[in-house]
Amino acid sequence: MRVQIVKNILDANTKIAAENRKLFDSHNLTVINLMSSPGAGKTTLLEEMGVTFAGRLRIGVIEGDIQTSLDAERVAAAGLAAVQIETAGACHLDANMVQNAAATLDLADLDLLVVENVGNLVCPAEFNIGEDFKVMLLSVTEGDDKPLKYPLMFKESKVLLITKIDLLPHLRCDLNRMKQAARAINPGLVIFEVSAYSGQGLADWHDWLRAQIKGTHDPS
Ligand SMILES: Nc1nc2c(ncn2[C@@H]2O[C@H](COP(=O)(O)OP(=O)(O)OP(=O)(O)O)[C@@H](O)[C@H]2O)c(=O)[nH]1
Ligand SMILES: [Mg+2]
Repeated sequence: MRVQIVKNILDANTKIAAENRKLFDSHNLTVINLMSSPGAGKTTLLEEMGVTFAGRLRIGVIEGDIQTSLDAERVAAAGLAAVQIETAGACHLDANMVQNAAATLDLADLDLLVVENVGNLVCPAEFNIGEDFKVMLLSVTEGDDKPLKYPLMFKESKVLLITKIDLLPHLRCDLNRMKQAARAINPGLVIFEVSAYSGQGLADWHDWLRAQIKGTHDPS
């Protein structure tokens, strides 16, 4: 019985995700599902993208948190169009929540929509929200064994951003072991090593991202 209920939830989600996909395509909009454990640096990364792409890419953000609108306030302060979803306990965003939030944004006025999922290394990877691709963050403070212990998100993601590399001198984190474990799960994973604090690696990530944007008013 439980299996049947779970299957029905996922079927309903798949249907709404397809509707979202159609809506995003109608605006030629590139959509990213951004996922990680709590505190890996998702919102900080978005703040940096706001600075780098100011005047070049029109970026909208849907923020998912269990409680508060703190992250939406942060990215709005960084110049991005933002809307907050408070899930009131749910550990992930689903396609229905994203559909409702997207309806409050002027999608015709955006080149890129980033959905910052609820901080959680497990549940968000199970739900398609109509995105073009999933991007995950893993900070070096979390440990190099995490791909092996929480494989689904690594399997589902197109990109892995290894964050907070400025902290490496203080940690016993083996970057090669982390990357090998991630690639054993997903050989095609695109990996960037970044620090929002020092700025290291951000240009490579931004250049790669810029090349994925389907439609833009930016001639550069
Ligand atoms: N040392 C270091 N700290 C960072 C870096 N990026 C973010 N942080 C810090 O990590 C903490 C969490 O960052 P957030 O950007 O809020 O993380 P988040 O993934 O959005 O968190 P949730 O939305 O709560 O899941 C903050 O104190 C940031 O200043 C980095 O590159 N280096
Ligand atoms: Mg955040």
